[in-house]
Amino acid sequence: MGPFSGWLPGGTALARSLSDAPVLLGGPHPTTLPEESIVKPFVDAVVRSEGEATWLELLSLFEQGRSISDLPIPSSESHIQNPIAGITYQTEDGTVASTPDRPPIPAGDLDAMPHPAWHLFKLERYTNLQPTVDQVDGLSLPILTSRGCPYRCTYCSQIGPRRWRARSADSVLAEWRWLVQEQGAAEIGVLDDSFNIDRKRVLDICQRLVDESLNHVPWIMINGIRANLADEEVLGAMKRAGCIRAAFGVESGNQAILDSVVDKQLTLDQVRGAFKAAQTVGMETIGFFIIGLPGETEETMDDTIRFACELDPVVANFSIATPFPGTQMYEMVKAQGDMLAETWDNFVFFEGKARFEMPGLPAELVERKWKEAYRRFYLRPKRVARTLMRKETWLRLPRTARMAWRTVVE
Ligand code: B12
Repeated sequence: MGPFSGWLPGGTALARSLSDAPVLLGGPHPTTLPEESIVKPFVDAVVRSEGEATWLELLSLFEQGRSISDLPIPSSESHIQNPIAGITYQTEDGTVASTPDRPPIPAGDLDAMPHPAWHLFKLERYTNLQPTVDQVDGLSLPILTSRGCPYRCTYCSQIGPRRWRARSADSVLAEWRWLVQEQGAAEIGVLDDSFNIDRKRVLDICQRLVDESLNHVPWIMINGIRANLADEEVLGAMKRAGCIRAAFGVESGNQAILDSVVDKQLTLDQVRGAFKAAQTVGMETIGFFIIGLPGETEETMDDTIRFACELDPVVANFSIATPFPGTQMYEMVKAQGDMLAETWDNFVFFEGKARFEMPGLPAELVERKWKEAYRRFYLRPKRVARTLMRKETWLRLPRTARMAWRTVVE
């Protein structure tokens, strides 16, 4: 069992026990670690990178009454070519084989993709994208208007090409209209890695949301948008189109760390400019920050905490640096430090534990600064006063108290 397969045996054994259907995995983790994700005997195949076209081919294989293990073992010498690109699977004799990568879906073909089959989901369970700050009654649904990102941040796990591929404004509007008018969305979350790469496209989408009166349904950016490409005009257009909150990946308050460790291609002044522009147009903000990046010291982590307080977003999210396999940061840590996260389980959300140590960066320091970041950001008198005045604070008190207890005290 590979070191990053912690949650897989239990989950896949359960899937296998529920029916005779093939067990297939996909997504960022299996794409990065395909062979380790073939947990024998539970997992039949991993679909690497984008799943749509591969999935269709697999379904047609099953419809012919064939199974994955019937597929010929791909070999450069063999004249029989495996017809299904982009999979890693168990062959009949139990060995693990991989077919060649499948090329990414061309940008021009993204528009032809059908809308997600939301009718197959128990949609009533999908409410409130950001429950600690909003009180949304009704359905929250996501939309993906573009794929990928042209930037190369070292912590980012990308399963596609380092290229940005966008849907047209027409296609985005068609799905948005359908989400609001036919699916009854009360809130929409934009999932894009980088929504605002093409300024004209953003302005176009926003104008059309206004023109079609779709702007009464609030939407938020779940992932960060690029601060260097967010000015008053763009944020103002988003606000008029119904966007209530924009997230920004700030990562660090120390320019040297941002440049040499994260390769963020962003200056602290650009970040300040974006937050100021957001404030001017009345858009709420989320700031994503990372504590314990390779090469950090207590001082650089203090810079990040101070910068978060200076920017003062509605939500500040501090993550402990996590070097996911396949990222440049993973290679940095492997070369210069010790990985502490032994199983994939140790990478989970908000766990509060350092994932690695480096000379000068002990786990104890990172864990202490991470707690301190939350304490210093959320317990500022100005912040406490503002929080107390929000209605949602009182509605959500039991949940918030539980979270605070876990973060600050435990
Ligand atoms: C939305 C989101 C969240 C939301 C999740 C909300 C929800 N309930 O869905 C929130 C904010 C909670 C979140 C949290 C976290 N996230 Co997140 N998140 C995303 C984000 C922005 C979008 C995911 C998405 O829906 N994409 C759209 C779909 C269409 O793409 P997709 O999932 O990749 O699926 C395609 C293929 O992968 C494949 N596929 C996927 N599944 C399957 C299954 C099968 C059977 C098949 C055949 C194919 C297949 O086909 C799909 C179509 O092509 C991605 C980045 C991104 N743009 O993908 C990060 C991302 C998934 N998150 C990431 C991370 C690191 C986290 C956190 C650990 C952050 C943190 N430090 O706390 C937590 C973990 C939470 C948890 N407990 O699991 C990483 C994962 C890295 C990795 N190697 O696993 C990503 C990739 C960001 C990044 N670039 O680094 N996240």
